[in-house]
Amino acid sequence: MNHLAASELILNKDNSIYHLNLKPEHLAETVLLVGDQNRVDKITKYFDEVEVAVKKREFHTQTGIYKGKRISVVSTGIGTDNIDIVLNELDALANIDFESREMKAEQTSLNIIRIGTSGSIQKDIPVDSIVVSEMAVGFDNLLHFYQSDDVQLQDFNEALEDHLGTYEKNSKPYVVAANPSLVKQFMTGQVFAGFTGSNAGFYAPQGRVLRLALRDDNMKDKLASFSFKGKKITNLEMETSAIFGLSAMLGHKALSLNAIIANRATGNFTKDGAKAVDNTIRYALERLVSA
Ligand code: R1P
Repeated sequence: MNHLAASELILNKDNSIYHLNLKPEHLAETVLLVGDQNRVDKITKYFDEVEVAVKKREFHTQTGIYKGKRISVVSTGIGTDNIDIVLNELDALANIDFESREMKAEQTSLNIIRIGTSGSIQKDIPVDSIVVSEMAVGFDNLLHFYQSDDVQLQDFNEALEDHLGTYEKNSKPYVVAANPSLVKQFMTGQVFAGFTGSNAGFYAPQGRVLRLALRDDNMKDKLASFSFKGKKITNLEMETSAIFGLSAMLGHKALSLNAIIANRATGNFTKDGAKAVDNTIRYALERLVSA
């Protein structure tokens, strides 16, 4: 078996994993990911108990029990570059033996669910609604560093490249899917089914102009008008593509829920972002224990 060198699987002095600062026993098999580290408490305040609380940089973890289910809540910070760190380290905690530095004989499949915020690009998905992503498209390039062809939906990739044209100069979009059983568990009449675009930035990469001009003024409209096999891109944020792609490659089940706090088609922004996020948290927790 492959023995991982100290420079590759980096452990801290207490044998915790490098960035997350967690030890294997700290991690539950169900993991909720949030961008904002202050959102961790907003979830665990609903828990019956919290057994672990660890912080390092933007990575803040709490593990506890919600209605009998052990759950870890981990903040990722912003962006798919951070998701690369978080997903690889969560997987290492579950599936690599830190003593032998080898893959464990038996692999554990985690349930990984993002609870984020996002902007809708479709008029009919209003602020304060919840989008549950069935699919995601990454404009961030992360998956192209991995042998990831098998988890990409190649027909969607090609249809998107044809539709977007100039995007090819910035990045090569990759389309990936959520875990179907989690989609089924979390999809109800209270939420919108989503095809989420994850971008490599917040401003130009999502078609926002403050003082700098975009290379392609029509980018946001082009994303909104894409339609293939009955699927339209619903919303933009910065993490879901990498969560779906890396989870699928590593054998974990992933899903993403987003509180829609902006509507980029109408120009609306939520009047109460905290409430929109809390509604999404409460919805996610209720669905998690519904199975
Ligand atoms: C940008 O403001 C951040 O908010 C969204 C984006 O994906 C990005 O991370 O999600 P979170 O609220 O989960 O961080």
